[in-house]
Amino acid sequence: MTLKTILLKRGPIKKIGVIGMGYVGIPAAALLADAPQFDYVTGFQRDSSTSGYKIAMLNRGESPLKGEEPGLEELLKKVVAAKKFQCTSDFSKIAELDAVTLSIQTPFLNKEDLLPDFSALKDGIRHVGKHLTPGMLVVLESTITPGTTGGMARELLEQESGLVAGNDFALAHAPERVMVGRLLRNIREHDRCVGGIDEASTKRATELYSAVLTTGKVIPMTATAAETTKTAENTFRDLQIAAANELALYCEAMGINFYDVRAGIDSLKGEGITRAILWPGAGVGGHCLTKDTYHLERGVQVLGKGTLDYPENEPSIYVLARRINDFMPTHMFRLTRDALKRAGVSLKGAKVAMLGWAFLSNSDDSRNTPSEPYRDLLLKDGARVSVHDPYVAEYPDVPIVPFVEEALEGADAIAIFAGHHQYRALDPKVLKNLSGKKHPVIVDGRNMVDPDAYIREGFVYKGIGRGDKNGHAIIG
Ligand code: SAJ
Repeated sequence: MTLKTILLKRGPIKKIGVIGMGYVGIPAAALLADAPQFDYVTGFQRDSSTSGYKIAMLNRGESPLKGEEPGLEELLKKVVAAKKFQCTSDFSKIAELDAVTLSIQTPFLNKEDLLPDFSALKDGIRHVGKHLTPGMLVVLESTITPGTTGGMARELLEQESGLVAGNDFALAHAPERVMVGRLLRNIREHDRCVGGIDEASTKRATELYSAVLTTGKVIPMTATAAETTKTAENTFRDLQIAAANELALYCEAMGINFYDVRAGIDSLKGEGITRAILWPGAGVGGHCLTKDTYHLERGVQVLGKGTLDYPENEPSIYVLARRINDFMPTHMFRLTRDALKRAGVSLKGAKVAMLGWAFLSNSDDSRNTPSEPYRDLLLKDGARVSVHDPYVAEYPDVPIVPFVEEALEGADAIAIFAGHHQYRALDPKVLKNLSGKKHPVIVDGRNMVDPDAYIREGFVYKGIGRGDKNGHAIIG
């Protein structure tokens, strides 16, 4: 019997499982549960010491995600009250389901050797394999190396279940495209690439995602094309950011204002011309842009099997872009050091107030935050560092102060690392008083402040891309 026939006999998808209750899995589960055509959704979460607490919270209809997530808490309360969603660590419940999605982190073990760490993902896949039944649909939502769905995932599922993908069960990749702060909207409104290992799998996965899409539409393709689309779209974004960062460094060296240049370049519009210049800054963090380039690089290495035609001895521009973006926290460190020197203060013993620990503005997400390497460089040179972030309450081995005044008190330098809206309202007079220094330093890594307002107050100002200001005369 073909998979198509098995799926027809099984009927429409009614009972769904979502493995991985994080930034991707939680909003996805809530939206699927809220879709009238589905009976219920079960969220699966390991009852571990670090994340087991989420199970009880979710079953109370509470979101464990701390940042601002419009509509998520209300939706969770609604689907829990309607008994359409529950969370459990009992993976045996997978056996009763029609479809299971996996949204599990896929970090990199070693970027040099392009070795991804699929250990958590494999655990999740094994759980599914153990309880897989004929006609079930399995979808990988995590960002993965091209070739993983039809390779490692398929093999593991077949090993564990004794069933055959494409014959007995459907298998697809439908990469997530969410950003913290707008999780629900992104799932509903972004088009969804859906790549099955075969047509029947693509069709079955389309049935699942069509139910939650509002303005977004399904874009069917092969599993490998979907894997490459996802890794490439993040790689391209990272490349665009690196291009902006490099131009900003050039503008600093040439003594001009990057933002004038950007406005100039951006003015070339019309006739299908777009010059999408992104924003330079203190660095690129998060769980996505910092690793997806390496998934793509590994994909071409494994699937390309040496057939890639590329200029001799030239590095991948994607990996070079990663290195430029990884350099920005070091640049912030050098700007801080040089500005303190202008103020006659050595780094050793100086107090530096860091504003922003999260990698993204107005969020609590501090995965791979560029703030960390900057802080490490300061500590290595004997500076004292005080970190403030209105959204991030705690971070391993990094004390975070709840009130900004505490960080600013007696600071020789202030470095803005995240574009949280609270920091846009900072008043240079207040900061000057709190620091109590004659020439405190301000280093703007997110174009948040007006340089002249600070320079007038006697600050030593430095800003990413502000070559027009970074050498200003010190007032007072
Ligand atoms: N950043 C800049 N300059 C910019 C844009 C961003 O320095 O112009 C920095 C941010 O400060 C941050 C990092 O880059 O540290 C990443 O920011 P982001 O806005 O890309 O946020 P992510 O990583 O959460 O979201 C990306 C998005 N990918 C694309 O737009 C192609 C999102 O759509 C994906 O869903 C997400 O990765 C993911 O989960 O893959």
